[in-house]
This record gives sequence, structure tokens and C-alpha cells, in this order.
Amino acid sequence: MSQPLPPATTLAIFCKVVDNYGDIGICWRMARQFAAEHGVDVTLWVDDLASFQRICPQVRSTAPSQQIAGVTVRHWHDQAAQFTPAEVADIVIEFFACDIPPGYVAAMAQRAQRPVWLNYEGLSAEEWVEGCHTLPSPHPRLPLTKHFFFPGFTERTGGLLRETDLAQARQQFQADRAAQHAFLAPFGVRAEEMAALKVSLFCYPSAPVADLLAAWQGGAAPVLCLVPEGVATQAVADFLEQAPVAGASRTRGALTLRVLPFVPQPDYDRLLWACDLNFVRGEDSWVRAQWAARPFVWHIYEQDENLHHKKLRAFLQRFAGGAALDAFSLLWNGAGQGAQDCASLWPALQAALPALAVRAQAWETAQLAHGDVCSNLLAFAAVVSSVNPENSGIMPG
Ligand code: TRH
Repeated sequence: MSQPLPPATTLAIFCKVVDNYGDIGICWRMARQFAAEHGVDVTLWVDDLASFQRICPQVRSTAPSQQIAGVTVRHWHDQAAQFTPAEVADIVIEFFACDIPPGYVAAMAQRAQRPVWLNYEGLSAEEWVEGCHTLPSPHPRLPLTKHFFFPGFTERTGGLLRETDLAQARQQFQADRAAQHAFLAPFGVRAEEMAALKVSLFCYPSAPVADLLAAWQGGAAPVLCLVPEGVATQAVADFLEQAPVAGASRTRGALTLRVLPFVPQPDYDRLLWACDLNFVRGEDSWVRAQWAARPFVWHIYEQDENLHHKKLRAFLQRFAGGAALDAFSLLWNGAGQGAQDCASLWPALQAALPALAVRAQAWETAQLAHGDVCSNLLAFAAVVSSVNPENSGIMPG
């Protein structure tokens, strides 16, 4: 862990929830870590407290301002709000190019020491990211410069979000079978089910889930599939022949399927750590699966004109998990070839799991070497600050 910043350092994150839970999931993880590990005074501005509550049950969905885990959470609902320069933080992060209130930007320009202003971008394995990470973007009218900050998979990017004690906590948990069963038992998982291939399933509605469930059901090896409530609801309901609510379960053939409640973020990590294979999606669960150091299949967030297929291929190439993972991942994301389906591709993926487990460990080790987003971001903020005398005078982290 880097040295804590001076206690006076303040940081604001502006988060607009575009869809689902990834936007707030990433911002909340980042906010907590800046506060807990770096001693930064963090304010998280978020426009959708109801989505936030789903991953963090302490959130009160009607509170204009609240303190959680050392972070000030403010409901961002008024784009026309006015601010004074004293209300502006030393470091201002706008998440995924959300438009922060013009009144806040005007106050940033009036502040005697300008804040370090960063646009935090989405994670991609594409090569162009290295060229754009940390690029400046001067404001067209005001004496302010915004910089792009890209998370990423190489040392020339901002790295991945990761808490300092994460790897150790994961290793301890994965070495302790009793702890894993104690974690899964409240979801109805019985001791004998622990010997099955344990799979967590989090994906978008377009994934061919019904096909995959059929392949598992008809397979020779027992599979335990744990699916959060609200995910793949139609395919899960069809398999269960009952409403796919938390607690519902059914065994058919080799497959036992259990519906889990949507759990708080730290428990979602434990779920990933406890499983042998994780299906993840979007950005944050995808990164958490990488830190779980277990095989995973990624369902990427869809973009217009199949742009996401390019991003998916870039990651598969960088990850280098082999032909079985590549073929299955492309199929899972609607980019499969010809007559391929889950029944034809699952056996090869299943056979590749031991090799993929080794690959996942090596990948985690390689990613650890690039530092973590929060430390890298604070170090960059200190550089910006020292180069531009009108900036806040933030000390290196
Ligand atoms: O929910 P996502 O699909 O989120 C996003 C958004 O769609 C967003 O607009 C887009 O920019 C981004 O994807 C790429 O998937 P993601 O990113 O994995 O976020 C899910 C969050 O929910 C993550 O923080 C983990 C958390 N989670 C829990 O806390 N408990 C759970 O039970 C589950 C299943 C997830």
C-alpha cells in the first residue's frame, strides 16, 4: 500500500447509472478504497440510489446525503445546482464521461488551486488504450484541463481495481473448504453438492442459457449452477418449472440449479472464489472473476454495430486461454460459427478447465504487477498537480 495522502485531500466521484449495476459497482468499489486505504476524504455523487442499494444494502434510497464505509454519498439529482469553489474537491473524477453539473465545473475554474480533473474510462484490452491513457483535454472556454484515465491490462495503463488485501483473502478462502461450504450453505447448498463442478452464472438476457443448462443436464459429470435472482429468468424458470426466486432449486439429470439472492459486493467475491467456473458480464464482475483466479467466461456488454465483438476478441487474444475458451466465448456472445452450440462446445471447455485454472492463476499474477487503479490514479494526480502550478498541490501517494 502506498503512503496515505495528507488528510486534507478530497476527492469527488460523479457516477451516472446508465444501466444495471456496473457503473455504481465500480464507483463504489473505488470510493471505498480511496477512503479506506489512502485516507482520502471521498464524496460519491450518484444519480440512482435504488440500484446502489442492490449491491450495498446499507444505502437509504431517499437520503440526499449519507455516510457509508467512510464515504459521503450524495444523491446527484440536480444538474442545475450551483457550487462554491470551497465545495470543489482536490481530485474530481467523472465516470464514463458523464456530464458533471456545469455549476460544479464553473466552481472548479474559480478555485484558487484547480482540482485535478479526470475522466475515468471503460476497461478494454484493445491496443489503442495505451495511447490514450493520461491524454489531456483542455476545456474549450475555462482554464481547466481534463485528463483521460484508462484502466487496463498493461503497465502503460491504469491497471485494474483491486483492494490491497484481496489476493490474500482469496487465497485463505480457497484453501479452506469448510469456509466455502459455510458460505454456500445458507443458499441451500448441501455438503454432497460441494463435490460437483460449481458454476456461478451472471450474464445478459441474450446468452444461450437454456442450451447450456440442457448440456449440463445431459452430461455425465454433476454440475451445481448458482444463479443470482433476476438473471436469465426465462431459461431458469423453464428449467425449474417454477418462479425463479431466491431459494428456488431443482435437480434434473446431472444439473442442480439454485437461485441465489443478489448478494452484497463482498459476498459476490466469495461466490466467485468458491466456484470452479464463473460466468460474468459487463466490467466489474469480469474483473472480479480475474481476481478469483479461476476459469471464467465473459459476457460482454453489447454495443451498436457489434463493436463489442472486437473488444471481446482483443481480450481473448491477450488472455490466451486456448481454442476451447475462445470458441465457447464467441458462441456465448453471439459471435459463434455455423452450427456450433453449447452442446457441441461445452465438452471441450469442460476438458480445458484444469488448464484454464492454471492460466487464470498466471493471469492474476501478471495483472498484480501493474499495481491497482486507486494507487495509480493518485500517483498520476500528484504528477498532474506538480506539473501545473494552478492545480491542487496534491502530494504523491
Ligand atoms: O451489471 P452490469 O451489467 O453493469 C454494467 C452496466 O450495464 C454498465 O452500464 C456498463 O457500463 C458496464 O456493465 C460495462 O455488470 P458488472 O459490471 O459486472 O456489474 C455488476 C455489479 O454487481 C458488480 O459490482 C458486482 C455486483 N454484484 C453484486 O454485488 N452481487 C451480486 O449478486 C451480483 C450478481 C453482482
